Amino acid sequence: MSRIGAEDHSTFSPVGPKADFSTTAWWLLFGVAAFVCVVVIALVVGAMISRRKAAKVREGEAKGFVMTFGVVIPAVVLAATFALSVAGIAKNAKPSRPAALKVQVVGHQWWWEVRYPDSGAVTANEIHVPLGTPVELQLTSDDVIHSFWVPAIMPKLDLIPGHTNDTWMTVDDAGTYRGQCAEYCGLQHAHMAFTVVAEPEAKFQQWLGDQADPAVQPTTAEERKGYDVLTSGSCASCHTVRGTPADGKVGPDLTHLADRSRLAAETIPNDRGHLGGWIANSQQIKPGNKMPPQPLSPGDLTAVITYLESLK
Ligand code: HEC
Ligand SMILES: [Cu+2]
Repeated sequence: MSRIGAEDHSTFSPVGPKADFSTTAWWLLFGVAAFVCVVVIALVVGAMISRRKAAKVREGEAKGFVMTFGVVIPAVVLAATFALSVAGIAKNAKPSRPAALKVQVVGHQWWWEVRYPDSGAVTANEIHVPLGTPVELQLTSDDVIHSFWVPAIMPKLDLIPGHTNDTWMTVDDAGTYRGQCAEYCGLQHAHMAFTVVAEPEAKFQQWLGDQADPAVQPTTAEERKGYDVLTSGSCASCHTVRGTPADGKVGPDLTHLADRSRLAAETIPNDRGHLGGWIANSQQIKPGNKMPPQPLSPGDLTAVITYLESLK
């Protein structure tokens, strides 16, 4: 998968109805503000040029001018833009048709747990959705307040511990769109990104089916060794690999790790080198994150990498 371009992380390239509204509202507010700014500057310049004439203006005239341009017109402009915002919020409160799919997103310091409760699929930092279909989102947090923001798709919404925020998204153009935590949540807040992958229904269903399956069995001796390291070592106390005894709940579900394109909330690519570096000492890559360095022997480390790379 290619790296994501700026247009896939921008409010100015909307790919869904919610971001469409944000973009339209932004341009409208910008236009109104720019127009007002130009008018005010023109008045100031005008006043400077005809300074002497202004001194002769009678008191009543000045009052009328101030009332019109200082009170009435600003009130009308502000009321109109406020009404537009409220209308947009109301229009986007619900999708145009009922959502066909439910996705639960749980914020963690500093990664995103993604669950598809109807199929049992669980993944991290990568949300796949079918194209053009409203998706129900249930957002909550496991620790502090985070904020879910995908500029090209939808505005921000907080993930709050002990509370679920219901919302929805529809993506109309196929592609990969970057999202980011938008509420400061601690040391690695900046490395708490994710992607939304919008794909045609058939491709999505295939992906969802694959993610819902338990992990593949190790086939080679090296994979079996890696399986043993993962299930009997410390990894299992923090990570789940469905279909194995590893059922830790602290870190991301690793059942289909090899399907993800990046690791650690979009911080590093998912390849052999980065994977090894991450497991040996993730603190060097993402200082302060909740996975301590793992002092494995070189043989155990390569075996666990090989096993994780087989988890398609
Ligand atoms: C104390 C808990 C803990 C232990 C023990 C632990 N991890 Fe982690 N692991 C985490 C957390 C938390 C993250 C998420 C870090 C982040 O992105 O901020 C993580 C992330 C990962 C990731 C990246 C997953 C992704 O999708 O981005 C891999 C791979 C991984 N761990 C493998 C391992 C292996 C292999 C072991 C054992 C050798 C291990 N971990 C031991 C907590 C742990
Ligand atoms: Cu954050």
